[in-house]
Amino acid sequence: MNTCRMLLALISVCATVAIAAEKPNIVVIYTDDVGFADVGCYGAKGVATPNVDRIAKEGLRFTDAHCSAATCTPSRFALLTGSYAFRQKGTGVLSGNAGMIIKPGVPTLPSLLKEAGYATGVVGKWHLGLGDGNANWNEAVKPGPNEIGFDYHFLIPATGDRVPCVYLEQNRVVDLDPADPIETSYGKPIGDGPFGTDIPDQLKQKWSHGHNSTIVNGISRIGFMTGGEKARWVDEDMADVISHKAVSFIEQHQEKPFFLYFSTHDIHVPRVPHSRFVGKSTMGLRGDAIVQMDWCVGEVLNTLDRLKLTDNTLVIFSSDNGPVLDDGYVDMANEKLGDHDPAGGLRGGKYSVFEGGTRVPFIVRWPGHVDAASESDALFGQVDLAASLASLVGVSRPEKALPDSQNELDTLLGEDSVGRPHLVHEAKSLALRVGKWKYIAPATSRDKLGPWNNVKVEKPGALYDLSRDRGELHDVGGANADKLAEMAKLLAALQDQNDR
Ligand code: NG6
Ligand code: CA
Repeated sequence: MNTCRMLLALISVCATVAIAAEKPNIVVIYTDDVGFADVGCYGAKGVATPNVDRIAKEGLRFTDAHCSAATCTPSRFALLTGSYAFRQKGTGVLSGNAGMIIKPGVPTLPSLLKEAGYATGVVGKWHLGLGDGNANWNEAVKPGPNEIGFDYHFLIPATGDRVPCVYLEQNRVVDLDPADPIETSYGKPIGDGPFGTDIPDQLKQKWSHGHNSTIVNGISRIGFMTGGEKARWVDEDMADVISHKAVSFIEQHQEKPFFLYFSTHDIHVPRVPHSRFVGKSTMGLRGDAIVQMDWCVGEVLNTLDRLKLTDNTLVIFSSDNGPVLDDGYVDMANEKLGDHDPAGGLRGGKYSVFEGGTRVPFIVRWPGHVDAASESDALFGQVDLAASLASLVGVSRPEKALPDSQNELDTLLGEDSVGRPHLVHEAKSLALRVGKWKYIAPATSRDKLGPWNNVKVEKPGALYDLSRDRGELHDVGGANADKLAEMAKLLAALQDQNDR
């Protein structure tokens, strides 16, 4: 090799090393139904969350960051695909036997990170459908996470309150006995019962609405399921099981950059924490589930410390929708709430088009790159994570990929304090944020935290000035008709075309 060639080879090695140094591990801890003020660093009362608070102490806490929707499936769809869910039919809350709604081959957050050389894994709640819509749980269930960019998955297939109540690892039901095959139904009852409707008073946790079909682990669920007795999960052990899998994934991939999407079951219903967490808050089971969720976060943080990966790992903590109290089981969430305010003064919560539906805790830690104990009131949407993280790791996105995802890396790292120019919120209807303004399209939406009120927003919609009225109590659309019309027009335009 002549000198010039050697020099070129050396430069190329150095360049590779430099790029690799820009590729931190990425861990997204995605909690379920955790409201804006359900954790200590956002003002929780009656429950301590030292591990979540540690992320804030060592990182950047957002006060105006949003999931894309007020329920799980559309928020997760937007997070992974960088597309608002309203663009695709069938992206509402899915049943446990729905087919996968992210089309294999579509570029996604995990597929782009994989392209950049990351080991990619998802552990925990999925709820984006699995298989072709006719899943046979006794065989390999495909397509699934592997077809959209995840190398590894260990899943709660839908939700804790929906059948099938089994874990799925690399397409297969864990601990399935072939002699006891699984069947599920979301229509006609299958199995001999008794069902939740038959023995409501003999259940471990009684249902309040829905959730009255097949009984698993003493708790009746949404949907019917037969078989798979040995494979059925034990709710009390779920946090331990999935945290262990998340920790193992980190351990196994510590040598190369990894992306872990760790999606907790907590604090979704049924709230049945392990006995070591029961009574550890003043709020009953909902608060105890928050303590358990915080423990899961601690397992991840402690593993990063132990493996000396903390400095080279970008950790993001957030939630898939706003808070809910009675979501279908009698767990005394309302009765034991005390002075804890799950949405922290925001109006509405889960299922609601008001701010409480989508404004959620969002914290970013990356030592040396994100200032410790910092705060941002920039408008940020989880839909932007895909483009922002793709940009961080230096992978270019294909032409039409991630249609609504904007590169907000500067905002994510605390360098831009303004954030997105506008952001759509999805509940049953849509709303739009532009700076301090919030426009809500005419429709009926849920208000309160369960039990709910229905609020009808009449034509031409409602307008709130969040700088004066954070709780969305005073519709100022009448006095600001031009602003309202402008925002209605922008929302209609965004519905028609991609947001980039
Ligand atoms: C609702 C369920 C609720 C919860 C929700 C999905 C009833 C009466 N209610 O239909 O309990 O499962 O769906 O929650 O069945 S989410 O966080 O996954 O979006
Ligand atoms: Ca949820």
